Amino acid sequence: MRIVVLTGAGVSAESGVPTFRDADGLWEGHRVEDVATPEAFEYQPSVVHRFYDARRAALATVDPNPAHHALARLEEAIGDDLLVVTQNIDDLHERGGSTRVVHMHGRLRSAWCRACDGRTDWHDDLADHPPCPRCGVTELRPDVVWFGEIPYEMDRISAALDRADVFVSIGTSGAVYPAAGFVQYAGGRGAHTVELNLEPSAGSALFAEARQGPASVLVPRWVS
Ligand code: BJW
Repeated sequence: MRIVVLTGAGVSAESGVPTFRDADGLWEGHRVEDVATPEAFEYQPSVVHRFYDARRAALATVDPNPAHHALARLEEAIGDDLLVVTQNIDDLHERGGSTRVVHMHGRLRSAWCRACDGRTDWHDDLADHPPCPRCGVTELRPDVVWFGEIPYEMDRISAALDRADVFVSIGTSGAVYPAAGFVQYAGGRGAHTVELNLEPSAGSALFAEARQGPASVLVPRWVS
């Protein structure tokens, strides 16, 4: 049985990583448009860098939770028949033991050079935002996908959704496309669709099955 799991911020919430759309509509005090667009980076690079620097530093203080570990156990059991597609830029799936992970919105610990298209591991030593170590031409930017940009590895994701028998969405609000459309895409091709979320998401009614509760409880229960 081939399974595609889509994860969002809710899967990392119990590790202590804040979700994006809190009750006040702000994301750690920022409007999303002020920090997650190419325009924001063009006009206020220092604000955007500070935002990602803080999140990168916070990543060192958190650990995977039982939901991440449960997905790693599922991979151990079914191997290549599982693909985890995460919208998260943290590395908690990998640290939890998963290896088949697509980061469709990029990775916090990677830097991208727009001039040479090179990638560089982003650790604390890049905190001063030096020019690209490969070409020296331009300032590195966070290797993440902002609004208006095309998410990574869409061909691989589409191919996996085409073949999926089961599509499971975990801890995502269903507010952001194209991820929010995966349920209809996979369901339309015959996959059984399941949502595991703290509360019904914007697209809950599109799933064949929806369960509400914390991911740390629901995911291990669903996997076993
Ligand atoms: C728990 C829990 C617990 C809490 N247990 N659950 C109009 C219509 C349709 C589309 C558009 C439109 N206007 C513009 C668009 C396109 C736009 C878009 O979707 N805009 C919307 C606002 C409508 N999308 C784009 O621009 C995308 N690109 C694109 O479409 O390109 C065209 C194209 C696509 C494909 C092929 C070819 C061309 C790019 C989107 C990039 C999003 N980037 C961000 C930032 C990434 C970097 C970073 O992290 O800083 O991605 S924004 C932010 O939202 C981040 C997240 O990955 C993403 C989704 O958030 P998520 O994960 O769902 O988090 P929350 O906080 O919203 O929800 C958490 C959920 O967890 C909640 O439901 C809680 O209840 C739950 N929860 N605790 C279980 N313990």
